[in-house]
Amino acid sequence: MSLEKCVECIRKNRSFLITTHINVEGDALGSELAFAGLLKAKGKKVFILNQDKVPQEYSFLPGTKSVRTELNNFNFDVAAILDCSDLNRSGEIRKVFKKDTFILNIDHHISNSRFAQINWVKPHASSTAEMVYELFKKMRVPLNKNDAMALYAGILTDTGSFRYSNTTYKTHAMAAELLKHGIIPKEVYKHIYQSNTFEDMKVLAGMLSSAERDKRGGLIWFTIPQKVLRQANPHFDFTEHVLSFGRKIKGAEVVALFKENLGNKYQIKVNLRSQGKCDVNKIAKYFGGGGHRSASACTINGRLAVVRRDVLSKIKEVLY
Ligand SMILES: [Mn+2]
Repeated sequence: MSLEKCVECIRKNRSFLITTHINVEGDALGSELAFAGLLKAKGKKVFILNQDKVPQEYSFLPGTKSVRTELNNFNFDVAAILDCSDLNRSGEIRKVFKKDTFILNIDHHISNSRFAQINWVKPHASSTAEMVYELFKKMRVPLNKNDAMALYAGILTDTGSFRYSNTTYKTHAMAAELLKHGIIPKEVYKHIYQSNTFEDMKVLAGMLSSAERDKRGGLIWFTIPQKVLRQANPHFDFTEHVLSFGRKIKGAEVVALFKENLGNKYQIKVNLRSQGKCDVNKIAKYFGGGGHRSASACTINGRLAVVRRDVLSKIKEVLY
């Protein structure tokens, strides 16, 4: 139903502003770039505007040079927001919108707040890239290599390289078709996951050594205080690395990462990952955040040790 509305919205309008969530990553960026490709193929005017710059590991993606962080007098009919569960998650970009701005919301987060005039939300999709791919099919727009590369980066990152539970036959069928367009998995993987600097890896090693676990072994957590964060390269997203390290541990059901905010020590960002048993979206929601069943986050005001104690006890309550 909403897919049809989405198609209709594209057909009826001429110019589109495309944006996504803050801390832009593979699915956000890949979806934006591929969606822009689809719109251009349909003769539309397109402008990609994000709060954050393109992270270095994604700069190999064709079209990233056209991604802007400032709106240069671009008038648009529709603001398309991709992979973004809430308008607040678009960061500074939401200030560009007026009361009458027509918004198209394309997303796969179960916690999506349906903030737009058209909400195409598919919690079962592995990634927003998978949804954009569906749009290509629906609108019979042929994929070119650049679109395929962007979509591949999107599904690769959001499925944890095809290993999370959101990976289905559909994901692989889509990947198979993308490879027909000349995508070389090894090359994409190397750009995204094997291009870290030695210095970043040293700081990461320090973060990993903060690992702790509960007596039953199902819960693993990491703590990153301000002083460690200050040594870290602000352009390097270590969060995923830390969380996936935790998930490698036998018996780990839930992995949590507690991080003091650089600007405010008493604001704690909590990232949660689950292997499936425990719905971490529920836990994040309880503390005012959200996300997916197996990946979620929230920000809690308070002292690090207190916030950590509260969240850990909530997790244990749900997990055991
Ligand atoms: Mn996503």
